[in-house]
Amino acid sequence: MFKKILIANRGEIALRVIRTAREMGIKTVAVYSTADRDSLHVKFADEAVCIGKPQSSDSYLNIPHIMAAVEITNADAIHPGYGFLAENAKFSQICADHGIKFIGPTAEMISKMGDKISAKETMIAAGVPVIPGSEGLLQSLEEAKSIAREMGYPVILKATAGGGGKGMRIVWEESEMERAYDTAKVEAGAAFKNDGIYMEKFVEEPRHIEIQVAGDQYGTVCHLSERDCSIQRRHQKLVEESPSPFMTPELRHKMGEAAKKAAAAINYESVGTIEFLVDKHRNFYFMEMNTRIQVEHCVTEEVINHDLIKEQIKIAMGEKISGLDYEPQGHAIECRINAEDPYNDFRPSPGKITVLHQPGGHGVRVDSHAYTGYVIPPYYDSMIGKLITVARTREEAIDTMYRALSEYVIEGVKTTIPFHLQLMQDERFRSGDFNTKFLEGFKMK
Ligand code: MV4
Repeated sequence: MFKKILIANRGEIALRVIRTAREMGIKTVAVYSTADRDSLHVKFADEAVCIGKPQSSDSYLNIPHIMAAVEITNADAIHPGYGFLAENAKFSQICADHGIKFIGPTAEMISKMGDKISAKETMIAAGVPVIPGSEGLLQSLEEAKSIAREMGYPVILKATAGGGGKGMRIVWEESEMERAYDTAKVEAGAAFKNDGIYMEKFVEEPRHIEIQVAGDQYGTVCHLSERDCSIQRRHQKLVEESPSPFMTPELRHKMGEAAKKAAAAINYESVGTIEFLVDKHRNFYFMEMNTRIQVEHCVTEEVINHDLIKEQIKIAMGEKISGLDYEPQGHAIECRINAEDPYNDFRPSPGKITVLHQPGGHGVRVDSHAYTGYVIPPYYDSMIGKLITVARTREEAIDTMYRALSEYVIEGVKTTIPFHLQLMQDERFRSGDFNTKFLEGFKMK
């Protein structure tokens, strides 16, 4: 049993972890940068330690500073949240070496999934469908051309150290290959200090559907059904929902079994997510595994009626999971409320929230660290909170979302609320007919 958890994060996810820890009778330690002195996670935790200057590298990414905070507060576990150090294998290893439980997977599990070619090889060996492409790293431009010719264009070049869309290049025909190959390699080397790239057949207009999984320390894995995250802009998710409007019982069963095979292949411990691309024929392919709790975990919580942070902490404490899979009950949607201007290319809009009124009522959940007078710092991501609605049907969840968005008042900064209001009224969105390209053709009125 943990006595005290240090949360190596900020914002809404730090608050989210503090809330569950309190319900479990576990003490919490917040860490904060000087830019976050007046943050809610600092106020709501049992203790708080300043770990440095605003820049993430001086605070939320600074492992020695965080380990010093662990030592002076006598915490016995660290929750990394998402982003920052959540998928840092070195950090997980350092925690283990110091006898501090990292509430997440081991360093080995993070590394195996962090390198995309290694992840893909593991999935092929486990019998999980992957997108056809090069076997491992591309060795030369000639090899790239010859594989693409055999497979047929279009193809996509990806960085093995990448993920989340960084450093990808789509190649439509052979004449573009040389440029794409060179820029992909240079970009990968600059961004990840690893210029290894690989190739896949480009799947056109896919849906992004991910399966939530959980695995315990004894080798039991289960799946907690899917989330549809196809509503994205420049690889930033804006809306997530469960179940997916594209899902069928057979597809859920097949994807759920594949996701469990994927997690079991690395003896996965903790909660995690298997991301799949799904084409229009409902063929699905493993894309990446996220070895962390994700921003959008709340929609799953609402349709399976479980606290995923509680499950994650219990797994880290060595509890067994039942091994039963979950079917979604009802429908949940999440809108990310960011301090961004949707009328201005979603430009960040940090600053002071001068007026705040958050919605409530039946079927409405707000996960946010914002309050009247809160100043959104410019140093971190621009998410102010998440608005989640749950209802018996998708249509009702959308109607509740529209109503809740209409109640939401945030003054002082621009937000994504007008975007979400328009989306909830969009006929194509309401009919469930969308894929990852949907927002490319979306214009604010
Ligand atoms: C793809 C793809 C099409 N074909 N791979 C984007 C994020 C990264 N995880 C991989 N991504 C993609 N990989 C093949 N072979 C299309 C995307 C993609 C995408 C995927 C999920 C959600 C939104 C996306 C937006 C553009 C491209």
